[in-house]
Amino acid sequence: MTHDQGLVNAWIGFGANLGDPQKAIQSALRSLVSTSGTTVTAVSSFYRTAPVGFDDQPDFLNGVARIKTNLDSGVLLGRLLEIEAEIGRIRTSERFGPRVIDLDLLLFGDQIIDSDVLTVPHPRMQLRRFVLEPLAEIEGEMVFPGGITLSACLKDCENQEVTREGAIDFSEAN
Ligand code: PH2
Ligand code: MG
Ligand code: MG
Repeated sequence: MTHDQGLVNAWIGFGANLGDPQKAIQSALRSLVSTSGTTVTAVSSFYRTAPVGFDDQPDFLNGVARIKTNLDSGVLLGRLLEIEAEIGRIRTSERFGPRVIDLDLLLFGDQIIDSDVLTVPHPRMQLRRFVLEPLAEIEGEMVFPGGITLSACLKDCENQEVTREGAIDFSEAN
């Protein structure tokens, strides 16, 4: 288990392709930093990525952060939805369409969660280079709950377009 004194490592995926994606992701990271019981322990670069699932929309900016938190997974999910709303996301029924910000709970320690509101590991992360590439940048190799490795997943989605854009600066002054 990854628990020590009730603290769990969790990984959050960031994505945006409407408005000012860079600003939205920086703002989301600052909100995570200011979340009680939570510290941000690693942040990937920004990646410019071709849309997956629904082609006719702008390219995305994506990234991944590792946090250490004492929040329960449900409370953390609630906080992510709250940050999305603060940044101006209005949820529509369109599942893979454009958005000002998307925060996905990718992994929560080594837990497997399958509730009405939350599925962890994120059900599509192992198929998406826009998640795996930034994750590999901060973690190197990783074994996901269930036993499949990050590198094996990456190999299967090498054809998806992903370009590293540079560091995410989420300092207060930015
Ligand atoms: N998010 C989606 C659907 N498709 N494509 C890219 N490149 N990046 C995303 O973050 C993304 C997507 C639904 O959450
Ligand atoms: Mg998503
Ligand atoms: Mg989402």
